[in-house]
Amino acid sequence: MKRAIYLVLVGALALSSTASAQLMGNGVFWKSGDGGVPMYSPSVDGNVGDMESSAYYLSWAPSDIWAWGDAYGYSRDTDLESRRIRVYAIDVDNNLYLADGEDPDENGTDADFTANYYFSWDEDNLYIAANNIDNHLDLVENRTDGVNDNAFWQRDTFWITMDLSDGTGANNGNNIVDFRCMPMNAGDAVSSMQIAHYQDGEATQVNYGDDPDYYLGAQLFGGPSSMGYQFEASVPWDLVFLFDPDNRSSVGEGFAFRGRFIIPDPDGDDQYGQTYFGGDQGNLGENNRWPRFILRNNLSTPTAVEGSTWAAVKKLHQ
Ligand SMILES: [Ca+2]
Ligand SMILES: [Ca+2]
Ligand SMILES: [Ca+2]
Ligand SMILES: [Ca+2]
Repeated sequence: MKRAIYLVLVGALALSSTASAQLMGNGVFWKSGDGGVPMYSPSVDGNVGDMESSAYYLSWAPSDIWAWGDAYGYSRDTDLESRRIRVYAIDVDNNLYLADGEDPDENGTDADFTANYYFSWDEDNLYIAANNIDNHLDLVENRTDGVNDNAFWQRDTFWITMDLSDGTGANNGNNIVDFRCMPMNAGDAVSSMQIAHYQDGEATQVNYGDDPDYYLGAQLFGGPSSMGYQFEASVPWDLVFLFDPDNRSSVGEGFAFRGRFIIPDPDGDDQYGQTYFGGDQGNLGENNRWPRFILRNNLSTPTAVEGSTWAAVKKLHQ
């Protein structure tokens, strides 16, 4: 009898852990739903549990990239053999770097880097959280030649490039916004948050510590975790739309934007190890191909990749 109860409990746990995922035709869980970002106001305090349970979940890891590459085919630049692992699985691109001192058996595996990102929104803010697996925390850049607050590629950084025009505008206009943050509290380093707004191809980048008022109340809490690092941030829509104020009023149910991600993971070296989601090194500027996110009043039902806009993206690149 005890054994029967135990099995029932295990079954319930397994169901709950995959409730937000849908099985793809190839047997791989597509964990990233349909891009529907739910309206939810978390407590922005560095404890990501509320975001994990209530926000949109975007996850990828090297094992996903291999699985997607096997299922959909690798892009023409794929190099499966080099020291610097480069697997172009159409819209995901792993360049996880084998750092000196890093266990070679871990490099390019899910222990090297697994992304677990969470997104929600309300009328004031876009909320972003992370609970990532990483085998080496990188918070300080190489300072042999002095401090370089702009050297985000030498640190563990979240980087989203947003296209507020939903793929209809220029790739270097005032619809394009880079937001970066590190797994730390906002005041811990000048570069804890970085934002760049574009206009006619020119970027205006501001580090948080150089001008906190510029951030209009943005919050960031984060630090190391047992498996890697985590953070929780609020990004005011007023900041996001700073160079595109006429469209600020678009924020609401149904507002769609594009977003692609480049996540540096140097693992103690100066090299630019990273993983991409929504673009690869060859198509970063093609904002009409970036993943689409849509603000929703409620958490949407996850959709298998074959039924999403991703399927069209994948066809384009094969
Ligand atoms: Ca929280
Ligand atoms: Ca690595
Ligand atoms: Ca790593
Ligand atoms: Ca790292």
